[in-house]
Amino acid sequence: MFFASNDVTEITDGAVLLHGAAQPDAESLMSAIMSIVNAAPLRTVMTPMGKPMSVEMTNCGEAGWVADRAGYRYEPSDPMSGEPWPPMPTQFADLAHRMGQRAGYPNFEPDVCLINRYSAGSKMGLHQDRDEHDFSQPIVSVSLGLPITFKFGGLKRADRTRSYTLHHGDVVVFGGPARLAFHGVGTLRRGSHPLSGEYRFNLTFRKL
Ligand code: MD3
Ligand code: FE
Repeated sequence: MFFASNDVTEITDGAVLLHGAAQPDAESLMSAIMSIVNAAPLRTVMTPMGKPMSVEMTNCGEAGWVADRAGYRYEPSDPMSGEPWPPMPTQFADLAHRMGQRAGYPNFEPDVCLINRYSAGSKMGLHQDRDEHDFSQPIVSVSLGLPITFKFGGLKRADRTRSYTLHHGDVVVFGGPARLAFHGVGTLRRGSHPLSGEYRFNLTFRKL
């Protein structure tokens, strides 16, 4: 299936896929990611079960999502350094705001950007994002680099899922009745992308 860069796919009520919407920003997003990673390195996080996640993570903004034996939560400082997370670049906040607008959320001002890095073999099992307080605000997701299969389900874990390929520059906005839907991604296949090398990056912009 081919999509032009202004095409929109409605995944479900409240969830829209904006094909290629971040492509014009991709190079500057990647260089901003490199600066953030320099200050707050990507790291493997342990689930509360004591198993390492295959996706490496870091954050920018007024807090960051962390996982350890105590559970999942947002922390104002990077536990690796004790320092505040790097500030959210203006460019990140602007993009998230514009994408919120395009999807019907004119007031979206993210507090946090979680940065996920997938390498060959990384995956993310079906889960809900419910560590935030304000479920009236959407989550904006930006995909960069290698493509991956995204799985989108319903409000119950057992609900059937539908699959979508997320390509470089794709943006998905999840709000309203989709905000608490189960979702995950399949295993990243090895490959090479001119901007991101052997990786896929995903930015998720969140309001706490
Ligand atoms: C649907 N990330 O970081 S992005 C996550 O590709 C996460 O890295 C995946 O799930 C990734 O939590 C999927 C798409 C996404 C992000 C947040 C959502 C879908 C969502 C929140 C609610 C519903
Ligand atoms: Fe998620």
